[in-house]
Amino acid sequence: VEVKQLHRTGFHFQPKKHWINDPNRPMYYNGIYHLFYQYNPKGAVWGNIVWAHSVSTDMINWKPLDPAIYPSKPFDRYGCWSGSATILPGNRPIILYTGIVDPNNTQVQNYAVPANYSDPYLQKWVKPDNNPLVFPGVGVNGTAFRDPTTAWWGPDGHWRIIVGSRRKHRGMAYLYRSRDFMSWTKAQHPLHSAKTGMWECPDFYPVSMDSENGLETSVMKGNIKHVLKVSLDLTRYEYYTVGTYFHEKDRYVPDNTSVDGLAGLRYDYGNFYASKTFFDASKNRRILWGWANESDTASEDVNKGWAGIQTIPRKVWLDKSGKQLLQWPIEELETLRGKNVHLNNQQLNLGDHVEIKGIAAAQADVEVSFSFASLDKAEPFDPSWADMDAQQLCSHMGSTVTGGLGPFGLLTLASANLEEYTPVFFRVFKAKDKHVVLMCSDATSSSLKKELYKPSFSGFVDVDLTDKKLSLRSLIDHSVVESFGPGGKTCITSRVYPTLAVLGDCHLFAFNNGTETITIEKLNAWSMNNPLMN
Ligand code: DQQ
Repeated sequence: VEVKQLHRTGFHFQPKKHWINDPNRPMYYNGIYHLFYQYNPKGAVWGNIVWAHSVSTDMINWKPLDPAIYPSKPFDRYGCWSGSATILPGNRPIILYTGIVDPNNTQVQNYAVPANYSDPYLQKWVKPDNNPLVFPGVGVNGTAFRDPTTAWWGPDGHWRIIVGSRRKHRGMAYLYRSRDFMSWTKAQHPLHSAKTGMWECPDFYPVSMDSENGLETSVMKGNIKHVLKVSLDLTRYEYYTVGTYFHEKDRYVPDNTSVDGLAGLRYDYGNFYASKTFFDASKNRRILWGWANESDTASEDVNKGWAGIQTIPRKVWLDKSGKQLLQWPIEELETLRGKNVHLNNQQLNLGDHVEIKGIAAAQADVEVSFSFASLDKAEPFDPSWADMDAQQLCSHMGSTVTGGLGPFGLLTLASANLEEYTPVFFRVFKAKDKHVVLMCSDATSSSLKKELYKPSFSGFVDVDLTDKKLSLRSLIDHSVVESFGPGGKTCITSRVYPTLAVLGDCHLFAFNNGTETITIEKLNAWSMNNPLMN
């Protein structure tokens, strides 16, 4: 039976059908972007995992190829799990991935190389017989040992990778070294570890302290810091720290402004997991890809015939403060912008909601900057809230709870009479000697359907309010809203499944439920065209 597709995305990365999860080390090679990803060729649930493969020249339009890596050898018979690509000297890509060798999910690290380097699409990959390269070894938990990173090369002539793992309740980034990329030795000390539970899909890379440009993964000198990201199986969020890599000792130490663990910074405060970055040499930038899983029920995934999307690739770089990363959708996305509407100097008083008419509100890109005359009406930040995380705060003080300075923002994927809407908004509080800005993307009111996962995703925004402005960009695409707070400081992706606010019945509003009047200084919204999508 053909299911009417109300929630399939228009411009996000999706294969034609079936289940997808982690992006597997995207790379740029001879003018082509490659995206590999975890894929079930047989259905819309996780299982039978292979590395599916698509190619692109702009990371927006995609052409599908046959799976690059799939179970075929004793060292990956039960699955080809996540991993990374490295471009070796002489412009030779190599993939490291986790092979599952038995029904108990015992994990080893394997490699694969292109069968033919002159094929521009690198369609066929071979897995030589000297695999696996890395066994769990003594003292390593063999069922929690996976997701090798891109390798980096040290001045001592050794390659290094980290592999995600767990020792009891400690997340581990085991470090391995190799001279020839084939024989790997475990370092005595992990690169880093923390009491957080299993670390999946670690990522480790340098960032520049004085430029938005990205750096090749092996760069160790200059005015740089390093970023370590881990995916926490426990919470299903991704945390990162900014710190220093002491490469002679192979130790990574997070800065004292960077909290290690569950209270730390996240790439995204919503449906975003198992991400990977890569250095895009063609534009000197570092690009972040993340998987946005479904919030729908598994039986609906099967009905729809697909599950999982990749978020729009984001450029990432270090904020001037050195304390956090900034993220922004790649500029190529703007080539899909179609019909445009704009608003200037529109006031939003308490209780106002103003419709943004004239675009396809179910598939849009919206950029808005809000301003306010004063911070005086910011509600006091109750000291007891300090123990609450942002998400709890947002679920207590949703978009309809009247405030002082905020809540204000956008009502995305809204039905005409607001039976359904996904609000993306700010609320400003006054704490002892600073202002606290909360950004929320609240799925609670997103759908009349009950059995969905509808969390009040939320994060704090570390932003200077002296100019009394807050800006927001939201990418709206049927069942996903990807939002970027001021300059990409706080990002939240929500997966939502409206029943009324679908296709042509979908609306977009700006709103204010705070007593302080808010001005939309400038709003630009575009209908988004469909790229070639697999
Ligand atoms: N997904 C892969 C694993 C990884 C997990 C399996 C993260 O390699 O740890 O599909 O989503």
